[in-house]
Amino acid sequence: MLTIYTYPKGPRAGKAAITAKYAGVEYQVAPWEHGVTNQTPEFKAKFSTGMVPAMDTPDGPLQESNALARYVASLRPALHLRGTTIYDQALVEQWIDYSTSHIETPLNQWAAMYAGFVPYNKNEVKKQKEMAMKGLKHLDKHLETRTFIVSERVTIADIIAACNLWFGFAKVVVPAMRGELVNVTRWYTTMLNQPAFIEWFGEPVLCEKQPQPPRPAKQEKKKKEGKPAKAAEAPKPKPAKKAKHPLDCMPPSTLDLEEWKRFYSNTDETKAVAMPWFYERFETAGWSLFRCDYKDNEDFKVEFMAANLMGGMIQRCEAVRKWAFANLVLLKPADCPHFVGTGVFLFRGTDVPEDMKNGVDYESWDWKRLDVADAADKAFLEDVWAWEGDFGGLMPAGSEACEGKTLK
Ligand SMILES: N[C@@H](CCC(=O)N[C@@H](CS)C(=O)NCC(=O)O)C(=O)O
Repeated sequence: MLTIYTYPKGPRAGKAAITAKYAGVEYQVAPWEHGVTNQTPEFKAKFSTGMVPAMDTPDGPLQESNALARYVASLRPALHLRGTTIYDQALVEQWIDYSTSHIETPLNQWAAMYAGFVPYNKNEVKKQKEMAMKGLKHLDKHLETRTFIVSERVTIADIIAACNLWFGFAKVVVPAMRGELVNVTRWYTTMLNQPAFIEWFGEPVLCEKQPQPPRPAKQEKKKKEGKPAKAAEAPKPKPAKKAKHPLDCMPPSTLDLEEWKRFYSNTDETKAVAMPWFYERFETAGWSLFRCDYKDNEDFKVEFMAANLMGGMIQRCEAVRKWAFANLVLLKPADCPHFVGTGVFLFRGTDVPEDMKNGVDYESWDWKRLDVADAADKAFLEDVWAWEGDFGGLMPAGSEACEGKTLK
């Protein structure tokens, strides 16, 4: 049995633990008190750097997170988690090195300054951020035409790189930056939603708003003897409280969006089970439904490019995610030379939110209000959210969408 030494959910330890899940290798996590356990003479005798993660293996002690993941993957060679061909194996190593040196290192430095792990320094933030974004953009370009980093299946290049991104994407990579990293974000959220990742990290966490530098600890001012006391300064006016978003001021509704998102995600039977649940709670004073149709479908000639564009739109919906749920589907009608993109959004409020209207994608789609009391509208809504049906006559009955993207 492998024993991993780490603090809970350590992203670096995740490299070995998640690889173990993929490989079907058993492991346990040792009880841990960071800064104490790793300073004991017994620990240091085995693991000379005194750092975590570290791992006990039947072959001996092992350190360095990437080495731990490589070791675990090698225990099940038939699964090819380190790559199939010699060339693929080299590419796996190439991306492990790249994502560790050019992404993890600057990204963690940058995030650590906001987490208060290292002293905050404005110039240093700028420098590390620039380096991290450069590395991330390079990976983004690579992922433009790929689902996973090296081959059509997950390798430890994906597992390690995703763990390398974890701290930064939770702490400092805000939605606007993710908008510049559409392919990385798509791949990263795919990885984070895999059961092995959820088991280690829990539900995916993405940084939603600009973090603030930690406040410097208040220093006791030394009183100088003999100096007259300074006249009391007038109290500074308190900064105005940030106004609440209008959609957060709406009266409570029978439909709870987060509950719906969970129910939808955990229910395989969308039409038979999820939709009746939804209709029971949906009410038009608090919510609205809009169909959207892509305006330039003639550009949708290549499936993955169309799917990327739709995935990008979902990513860029970060600003409204708190008040919206949606599915976009890509269809391929038989007599049509291109794909067709359509979708249905649920919005808090009675209209498309301003944040959505101000977004870059809004103008690329035609928007039409849907009425659940209308049988055709209702059927369209159900087909789009189930990714299956005749989609308002665009497809023969019972057709499946080529691709579906969910905003949740
Ligand atoms: N390159 C090492 C870095 C390990 C590392 O920096 N570990 C940190 C925690 S994530 C640590 O144990 N630092 C020592 C300490 O904080 O006592 C790896 O990938 O495993």
